[in-house]
Amino acid sequence: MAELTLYGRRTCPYCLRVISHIQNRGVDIPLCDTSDPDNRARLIEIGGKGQVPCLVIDGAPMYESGDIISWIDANL
Ligand SMILES: N[C@@H](CCC(=O)N[C@@H](CS)C(=O)NCC(=O)O)C(=O)O
Repeated sequence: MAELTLYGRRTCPYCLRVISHIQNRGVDIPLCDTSDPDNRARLIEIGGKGQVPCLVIDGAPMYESGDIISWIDANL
């Protein structure tokens, strides 16, 4: 099982789409809230930009909400 963290914030519609999909699928992926500047800085360290949502899969960033949803459907 891959180590997963979703970087995002609840004011972002793309994040809410991914969060809602995760809930509907009944999977458990921790949310790292980038409203906190420390978390946003960590995301930029990992992926080079602060765009959210970003699913970090075993340390590798995946940024696009559509790609994240497709990855969840294919892998979880
Ligand atoms: N095409 C992207 C759009 C994501 C997007 O525009 N996210 C906004 C927040 S709603 C963002 O991160 N903007 C840049 C930033 O805040 O640094 C997706 O579907 O995930």
